[in-house]
Amino acid sequence: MKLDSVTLYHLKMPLAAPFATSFGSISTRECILLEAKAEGFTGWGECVADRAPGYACETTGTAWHILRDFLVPPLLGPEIADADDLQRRMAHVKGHRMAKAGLELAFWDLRGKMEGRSLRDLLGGSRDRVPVGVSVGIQPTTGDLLRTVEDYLAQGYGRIKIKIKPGRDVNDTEAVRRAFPDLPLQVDANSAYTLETADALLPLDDLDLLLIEQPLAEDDLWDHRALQTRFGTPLCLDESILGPRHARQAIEMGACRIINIKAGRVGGISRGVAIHDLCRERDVPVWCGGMLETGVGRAANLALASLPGFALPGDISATDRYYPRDITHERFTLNPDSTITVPDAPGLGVTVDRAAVERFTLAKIRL
Ligand code: NPQ
Ligand code: MG
Repeated sequence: MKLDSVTLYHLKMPLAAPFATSFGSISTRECILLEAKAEGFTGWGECVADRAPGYACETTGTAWHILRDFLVPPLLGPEIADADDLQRRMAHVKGHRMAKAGLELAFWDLRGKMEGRSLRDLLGGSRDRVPVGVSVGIQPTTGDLLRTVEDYLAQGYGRIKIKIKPGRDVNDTEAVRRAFPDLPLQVDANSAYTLETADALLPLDDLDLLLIEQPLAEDDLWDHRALQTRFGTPLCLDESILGPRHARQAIEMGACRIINIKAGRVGGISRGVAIHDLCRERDVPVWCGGMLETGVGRAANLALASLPGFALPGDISATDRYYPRDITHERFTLNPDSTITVPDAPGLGVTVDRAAVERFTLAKIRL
């Protein structure tokens, strides 16, 4: 296909509730929405970089700059054969994976609409509903945490992830485990520990957790290997896995036993599929992470998570967990069996609510 134009929208959307992690708390989510036009079709993508570089080094500001000044201009005009071809044409930019992933997503939506096929179908997904869980931010008190978890369980979520940080780790996790002995439970530290301070987490090993996510820094693959030898519970890497090569090396050195796949973090859905394939060959379970996506990115996560190697529930929650008002007309709801149904209309299978986009737009540029 040949791209005719790409429009960027810098959005700022109110969250249903503040979301706190070891790196900070937010009550509004920023992102970049991409609208790509080709041969009379319109495709949408989402770049998951946030306002601040707390989770990763990219921000809405860096992504805007890289998309506008480096990624988009050379892609307007030439024939783009497929996602791999698109990646090769973006390889002149080092890093900036979230920016690239946003563009790749718009490409997939266009391709699906042109061929009349859903993204799930294009990727080879094998399920029409995917198991999901909810990621619970750090709450003001342990009591608040217990009430919040109970509320999500009442809504039907069958797996809970709680965010932890130094001082709010073992006690919080023990309290949840005591209140809900059989609950599939996991924790995520978002890099808040070092190899030295992570010994504070050793009691977690007795709490029957599904996994412990990203205790150490993004660039600490080797120290994660050392830490994994101290735990019976599988470590899962999120921030550290920036592409298929990191995934292979982490598995080979024993830095983790499970991998969280986020298309944005690894530079695009095609890279996420490549990690999925590599992990499947080696019997390493993967699951789909979440970045508080809008309906656009959420639809993409559901399609990705429908691949057969996604063995654990994804951080893909219902729309109302995140946004009182979303930018898609479709709102995703939780099925009674803690699954969400994968869209089956062409492309991402969602339609964008232009009035909502307008309401949340801080800046817009047509390229
Ligand atoms: C994770 N997501 O698995 C991320 C962390 C996260 C659902 O836990 C703005 C920017 C908000 C980045 C919220 C979940 C974010 C963010 C959470 C990253 O580590
Ligand atoms: Mg994480």
